[in-house]
Amino acid sequence: MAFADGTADFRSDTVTRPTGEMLAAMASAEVGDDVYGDDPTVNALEEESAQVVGKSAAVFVPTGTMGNQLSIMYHTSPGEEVLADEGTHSRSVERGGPQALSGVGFRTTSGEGGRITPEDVEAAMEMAGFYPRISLMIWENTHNLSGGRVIPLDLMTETTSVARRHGLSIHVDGARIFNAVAATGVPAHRYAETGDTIQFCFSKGLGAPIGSVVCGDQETIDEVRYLRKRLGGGMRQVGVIAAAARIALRDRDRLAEDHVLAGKLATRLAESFPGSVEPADVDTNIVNVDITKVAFDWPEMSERMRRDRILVNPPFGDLWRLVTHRDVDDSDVDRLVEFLR
Ligand code: TLP
Repeated sequence: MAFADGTADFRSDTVTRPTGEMLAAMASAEVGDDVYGDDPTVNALEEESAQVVGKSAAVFVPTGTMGNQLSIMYHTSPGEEVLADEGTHSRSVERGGPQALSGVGFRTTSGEGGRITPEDVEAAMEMAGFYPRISLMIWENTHNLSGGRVIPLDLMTETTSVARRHGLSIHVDGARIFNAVAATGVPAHRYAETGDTIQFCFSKGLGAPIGSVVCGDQETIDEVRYLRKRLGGGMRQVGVIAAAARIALRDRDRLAEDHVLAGKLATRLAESFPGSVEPADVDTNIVNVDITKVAFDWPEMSERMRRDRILVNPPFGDLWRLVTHRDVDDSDVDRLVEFLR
């Protein structure tokens, strides 16, 4: 449902507001100082998160960015490189975190939908001994920039086994891993098996106001927890936010509704503006639109949309990203499409 003031917000699935149930759980959460390990609500959330992805331990962090950056810090040493898709969030959107915090560079791939193949890994490793050492490979599933595409489990398994043979560690940026689960029915732990660490976010489609978690084996997570304090991520009575995250995790199956809505949006746009969207490529809750097929003058349209209480992000080159989530519905999709028409 749209927000109470009637605004339909398609900018991201991060814009959702906490539900009444979340707010009630936050108000009554049992808390303690989490740096001492004393917060029972955080401890429960970490245990539940680790269990869902089949890892032995987890550590709660404020953002997906911190989860990714801590994982990169943990897996690499300065001067090394990370193998990842060129559009991967931790490389492109996290403000130079890998370079600044870990002193690492990137060796990039450019497969469709963020896919990395065994051949990509072999090609990257060919110059081992001459080029900087590659110590880490990052998966992003679902892959944000390509339009929320799911990376198939078989490919992840195959490529990961080649990467491991070359001695690489693997991190999964699973900010939206439960969207992949909802789209394919593959259990989260199968995707997580392809990584030594996985981070996922409670604050995207799952709808919590804040929070992510990094999961891995106990020794890894102990060290990530140590590094979290270094970055200022050691938080205190944060059971108040973990309480909302626990509800978000429990209700993760609802993500399928966002996918149905994104499918509807894609179909309507494809009908109204031929060639603007390929509905078959919409795997989850992100719809990438080719703005040239919708043909509008962006600054003017943006202003008129805002007046009509429709919020969207500006296009990125020719690409315009629309995202569905718990706080938009069928009537908001109708309103957006009618507005564009
Ligand atoms: N993505 C945000 C923006 O930063 C682009 C969004 O609106 O989609 N990994 C992936 C795959 C992400 O999409 C994001 C956020 C993050 C990590 C970082 O999470 P936060 O915002 O919690 O730091």
